[in-house]
Amino acid sequence: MEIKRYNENPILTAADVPFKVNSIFNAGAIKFNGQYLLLCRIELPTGLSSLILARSEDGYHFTVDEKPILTPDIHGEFFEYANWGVEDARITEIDGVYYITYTGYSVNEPVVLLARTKNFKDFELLGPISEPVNKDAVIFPEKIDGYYWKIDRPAVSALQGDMWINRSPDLLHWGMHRRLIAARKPLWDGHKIGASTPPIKTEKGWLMLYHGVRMIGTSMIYRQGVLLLDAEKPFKVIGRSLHPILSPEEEYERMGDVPNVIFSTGWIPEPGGEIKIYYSGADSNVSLAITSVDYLLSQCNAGTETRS
Ligand code: BMA
Repeated sequence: MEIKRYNENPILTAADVPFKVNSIFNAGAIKFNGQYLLLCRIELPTGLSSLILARSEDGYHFTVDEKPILTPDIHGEFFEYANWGVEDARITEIDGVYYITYTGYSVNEPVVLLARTKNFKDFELLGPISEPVNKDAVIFPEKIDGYYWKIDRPAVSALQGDMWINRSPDLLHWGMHRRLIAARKPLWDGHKIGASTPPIKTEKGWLMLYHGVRMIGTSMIYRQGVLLLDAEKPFKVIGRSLHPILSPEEEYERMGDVPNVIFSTGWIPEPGGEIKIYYSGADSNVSLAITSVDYLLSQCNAGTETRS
């Protein structure tokens, strides 16, 4: 199996939300109690974003909740880091607890916020786990070498957007920051990159998706790539895709609020090696592509060369 778009894409649009929104997109994904859950970003008519759950029995047909579950105004002492909206959730399960990394947007620019839940009803908001400017954070699903690990994307300067990896004894205090991979100028992922999906464990190492951005004139094209990291030392890169595995081609990926964007924040591995990739086209919908772990591993065919 290579990679295939679901023929009924997009699976969610603004019309599926039971109240007025500008758009629904960038969904974290997890299986919980046998159900497929998507924690989607909705952009409200004000222009600010919140996070809402959509639920499905089969992974293809989703029903969006009546109201958002993570909004800026529930952030209490952390409100000043979220009052321009909360965006782009990624979900990782560790020992029956679901950790959600998401972007808090404010006058402070983006920071990574952390929340946790056991039931997707009650959320404990743990606040910022980065300084600004940082986003695109994913947490590994188990401890490695006695630590929790996270990948994120500090914006070192306006000209540089690379993926970094760091570790923590408790998921709150993070250190040992190292650059994991750099944007690969002049390729498709040459302008900036960021983690897309939380890593999953395979027999070859940690497998994850990342997004790569290329500037063309004044516009940007977002594509998806794959990365394979060492099982014991996740800061060591084993392979990276030379070509993107998903590029904007369909109308629902090319046309929308931000044209020419494929942006994934969640995937669900199935028994037997299939994997469902939830992604958004043009910042305007939730769509689905189906592939296999084997295919993604086969794409980690390039070395780790970075900018010259
Ligand atoms: C990124 C984030 C995402 C968005 C993407 C494409 O920087 O802001 O939320 O989907 O750009 O516009």
